[in-house]
Amino acid sequence: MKKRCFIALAVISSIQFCLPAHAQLQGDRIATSSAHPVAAIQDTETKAQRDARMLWWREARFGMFIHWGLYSIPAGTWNGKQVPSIGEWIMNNASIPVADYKALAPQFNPTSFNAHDIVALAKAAGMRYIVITSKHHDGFAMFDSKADPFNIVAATPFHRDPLRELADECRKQGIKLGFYYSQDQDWTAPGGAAYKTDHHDRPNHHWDTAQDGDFATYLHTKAIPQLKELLSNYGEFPAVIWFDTPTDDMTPALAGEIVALLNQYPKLIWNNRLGGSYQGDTETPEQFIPPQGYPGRDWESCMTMNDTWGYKSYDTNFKSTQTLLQNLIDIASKGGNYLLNIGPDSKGNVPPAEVERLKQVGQWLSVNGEAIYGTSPTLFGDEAGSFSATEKDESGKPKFIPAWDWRSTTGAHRIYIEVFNWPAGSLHIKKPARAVTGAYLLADSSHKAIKLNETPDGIDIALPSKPLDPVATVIVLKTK
Ligand code: JFZ
Repeated sequence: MKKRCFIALAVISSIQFCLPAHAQLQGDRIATSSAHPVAAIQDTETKAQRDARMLWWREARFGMFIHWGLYSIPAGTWNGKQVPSIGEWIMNNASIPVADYKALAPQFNPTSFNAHDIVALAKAAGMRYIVITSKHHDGFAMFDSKADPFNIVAATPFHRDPLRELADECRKQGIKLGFYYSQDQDWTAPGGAAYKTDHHDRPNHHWDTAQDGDFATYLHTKAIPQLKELLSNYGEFPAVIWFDTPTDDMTPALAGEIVALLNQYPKLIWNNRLGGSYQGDTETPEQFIPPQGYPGRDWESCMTMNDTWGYKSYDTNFKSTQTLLQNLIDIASKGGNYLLNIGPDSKGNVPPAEVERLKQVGQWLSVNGEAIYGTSPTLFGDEAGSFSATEKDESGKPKFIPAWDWRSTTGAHRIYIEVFNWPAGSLHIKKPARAVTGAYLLADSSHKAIKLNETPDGIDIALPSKPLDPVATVIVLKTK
């Protein structure tokens, strides 16, 4: 059995290896379907179908991640001690007994939560979609669930369904809504997996006998019924299901049961964290930007603004607006999306430092969004940096040393150059792959022409002495 799998995998990977970049690219994944007990939509659809399904997501470029749940009450502190690491993992990191953690539910009454304001904030930030934790690893459902009583409507004095309120607002305000769902880890349901990161990365190391149980039973009695609720109770949403942290418990056969359900929603986009060898639609680099993207795959870098996803009262290590904006532009130039997190507190308020930064990013996008939304990756490439000849990264490969002078994105008849490090006099670029017919600065509403001088190896773009934006000024090259 093992040997057969190995051979099958070897054949699949050699087939993939031999495919032209393009076939790998747009996921002509028929080669992988034989390994799946249930073929997923990605296994069977054509490239044209995939392109149509992914269209809104590819154009969107910028989304809001929301990590919100019971963990916002302890907010990083348990029994008077600050618990290190990410806030939504506090139950695991402090080995909190199931009964003690469940006792948080009657205290959860986030009366300041306002779906209109959160969706309006996402829009003001220039975000085109939201992905919110419908159930994180703690097992608490942030929605009205008949399948399991440990949820925000049945177990808290709040009695409201924030997912429904967000779905209504997203519909009204015209952005997409997706649901994060922890399908594998569930620390309060018997049989749910637990990943103890402080014990040699051992999976399924439980700390309370109340967690004992059978994983398949958990999946059949809680996770799959809740996924059905999420998929059928919110109208046109979810547009995305964001799975997370699969363990070996999620066998191909069990994952296949989930896939059979997902297949009933042909517009749905889901990520690569289901498990059971399913690749899903999107790569999900977490807290980093891949140096060269993932050629041939759709991808989305998810990142925090400080050092936690779920709210921690004392984490004030916020990235600057400059860093967030440079990340967005860097990601767009490599063909990816940026899923940037907010962590509302236990009353439902978004931390002011997060609101402030999102509005600043949105201000830039309101002027320069043309250079981001719906664009293609750079036609250059070297500007992002280079691999070191001497330094190695953790995996022993040459270390990527990013450069932060400028990035580039591509439109139908435009090449955009987002300049971070404003040069004196002019910017020199290599000859682009297209004929350039003129140039202007995107933030200059008059589109006054700027001078271009051809040189033997490229173009000198004459620039005013000062940038039009302190972080990124966009040069537009008009092209054939
Ligand atoms: C996961 C979650 O555990 C985390 O709470 C958050 O939701 C984030 C977006 O996704 O983060 C991970 C996933 C995998 C590892 C660590 C954190 N890992 O493999 O070490």
